Amino acid sequence: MLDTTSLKQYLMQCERDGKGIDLEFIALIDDIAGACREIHLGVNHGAILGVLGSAGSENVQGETQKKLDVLSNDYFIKHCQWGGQLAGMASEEEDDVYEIPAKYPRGKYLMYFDPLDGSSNIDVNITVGSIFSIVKAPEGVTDPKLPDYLIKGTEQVCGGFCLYGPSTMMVITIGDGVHGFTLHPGTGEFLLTNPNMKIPEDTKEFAVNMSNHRFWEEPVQRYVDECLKGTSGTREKDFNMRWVASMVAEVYRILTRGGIFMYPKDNKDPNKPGKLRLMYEANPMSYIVEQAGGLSTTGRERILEVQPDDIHQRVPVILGSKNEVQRVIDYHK
Ligand code: AHM
Ligand code: MG
Repeated sequence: MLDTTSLKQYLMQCERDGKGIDLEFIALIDDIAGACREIHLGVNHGAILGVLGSAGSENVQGETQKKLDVLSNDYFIKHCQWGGQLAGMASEEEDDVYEIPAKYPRGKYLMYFDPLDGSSNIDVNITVGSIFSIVKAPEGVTDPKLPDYLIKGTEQVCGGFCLYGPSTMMVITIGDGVHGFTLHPGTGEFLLTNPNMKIPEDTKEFAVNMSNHRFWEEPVQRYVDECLKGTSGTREKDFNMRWVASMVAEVYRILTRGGIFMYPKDNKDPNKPGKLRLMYEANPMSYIVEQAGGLSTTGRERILEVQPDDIHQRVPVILGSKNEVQRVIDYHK
């Protein structure tokens, strides 16, 4: 029999059990769930709604925005700005931090989000997702400016993502393990289907964009080359490889059956220390992975301890099954 605990019921129980969240936070997650439901509808209806294709604009990182990138960003803002839980927001699709309009009350939380991650996959009908991270704004700050947002990942109150795949799922942590909720397409409720997700410590599966091999640093090349040699190399076992080019899909797979995911440092563009963004991609995913028993690193530093210097800062990301990530860290030493 399916456990029909809803996302809201799970959070209310956590509040009653003194797990460090309050009603304001629960209302915020409810608003995020509302945004994700609308994005789910957009992603699912696709061409029928005319939402596929390019928006004809670029974001601050010089990437072409898809129509659904822009729409998803609008949904997040529409659902989350009015409730009085947020002091401010930062989005992959907004150049600067987003100020809550003066007509709405302001709250104590800051939210960072990537409204539609992996959006190069939209037009080819492959899984995409939304990623979010919530922290408390610095004490007494109601009108946060850029420096107020530069908070380390260790301070997160919540890390989460919503995956728009064969089924739509919300995965979150509030520091009490990782829990997965499946969207009931009829009632619109997120129902607890995957409680206490745990990443197996060992794996035979790696995920990396192999076309960047020649640009990587030696420790990552060594690790991947050893995986490729399989039973005929020092690892003495064969590995499998996956690359969806959608971080939400890769992290969900790793939460389900283990694996290692890497978007490591490369020398393709010396101005970019990695591809993925710290505040709204790497931090929430790292919090989730650590809470599920895995590790997450730049290769040299725990991602959650990286001191941010910009909301759109990029970092190398290596995360997943503990023993494999530890091996990559050791190769960097
Ligand atoms: P995006 O935020 O512009 O969608 O980029 C992030 C995505 C990740 O989901 C994924 O891991 C990576 O980019 C794939 O990059 P590549 O196309 O270089 O393989
Ligand atoms: Mg992204």
